[in-house]
Amino acid sequence: RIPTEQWAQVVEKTGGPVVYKKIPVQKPGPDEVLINIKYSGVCHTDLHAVNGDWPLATKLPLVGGHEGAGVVVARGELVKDVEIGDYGGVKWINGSCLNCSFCQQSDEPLCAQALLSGYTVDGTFQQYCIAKAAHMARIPKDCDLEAIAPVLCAGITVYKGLKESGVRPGQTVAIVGAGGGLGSLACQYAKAMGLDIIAIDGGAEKKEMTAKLGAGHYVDFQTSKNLVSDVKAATSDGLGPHAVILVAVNEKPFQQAAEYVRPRGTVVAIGLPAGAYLRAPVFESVIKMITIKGSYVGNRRDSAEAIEFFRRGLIKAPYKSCGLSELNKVYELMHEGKIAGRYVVDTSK
Ligand code: 8ID
Ligand code: ZN
Repeated sequence: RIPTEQWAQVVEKTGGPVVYKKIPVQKPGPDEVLINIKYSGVCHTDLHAVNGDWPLATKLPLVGGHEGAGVVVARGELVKDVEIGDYGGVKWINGSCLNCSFCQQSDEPLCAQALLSGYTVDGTFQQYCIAKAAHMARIPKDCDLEAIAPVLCAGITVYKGLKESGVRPGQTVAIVGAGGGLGSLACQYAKAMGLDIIAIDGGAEKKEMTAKLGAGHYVDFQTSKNLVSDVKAATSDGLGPHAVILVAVNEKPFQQAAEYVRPRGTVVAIGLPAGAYLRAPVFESVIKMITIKGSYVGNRRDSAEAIEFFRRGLIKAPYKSCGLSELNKVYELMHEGKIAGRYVVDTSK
């Protein structure tokens, strides 16, 4: 029943394009599962991988993708807690050693041996994908596989980032890049957490979308004459948001957030624009007692919690659908910043 060949999108050389072609189906190792990927979200990370613009090399040739939702079709002999037919998700952290000091303390993303789906191991832009069983996301049977796909990276990552910010119900969060993939999910998680949301992005389409997703305020970075004062003015007392979630793919906001975050507030860097630096004025950072930190995907528990928010119906983020064969088109739109929300590819087309 499992075919020997399958359709995949393959990065043959850094810089792209991706090539739609048939490749062999792999067999799972003893601690692995084989998942028939039905849908995969397309994350900006996948485009960074094609372009090779991060200081970390990808495998080549590479099958990208790390927001894959599907059905378990085979398992290795050591896998006891996953059944054939279960719904499974492939996330960015494909596997980790489970034994280093980070893994022992549930910081699996920090494991030096971590396998990265669609980067250091083949990912979800294929019909059959391997995952370490310990890290496979458990997807309940009542979840829609297409709608849940973006939760497997974007959702987990922003859910974790919001927790890392320490923001509490009733407080205000600024989401920078709110109209993109991570940003649209961040609006929904922030709304579910009872936060007041300032969405920051560009253009009318993203303004309208973020308002529907729960943002009470919108600051347009393309037209604002003074972004720092506009963001502060969006808070009731004019002192700025308690937390800033940076999910833009652009250096500028990483050098602005410290100026509008509230005293005692936290700036969380999540987006990974190539070659960029964080910057903050020392004087203001000190006398405002601000915190600036990074946040990187989530551990297995964060993943299960982010999925549970979705299962409970709290997360309804918009996505556009197309076939896996059309991935190059999605990358072009993403490069131009023209995607409001997420694209999800159907691996059968
Ligand atoms: O674990 C992590 N830290 C993690 C996990 C997943 C993804 C990090 N990422 C990284 C990706 O690699 C990428 O660098 O987060 C970044 C955002 O990924 P995405 O949400 O998949 O990208 P997108 O859909 O293209 O959205 C980016 C948004 O930023 C806006 C764009 O308009 C778009 O809506 N934006 C830009 I570009 N410049 C902006 C600016 N100056 C801006 N919004 C506000 N101000
Ligand atoms: Zn991602």
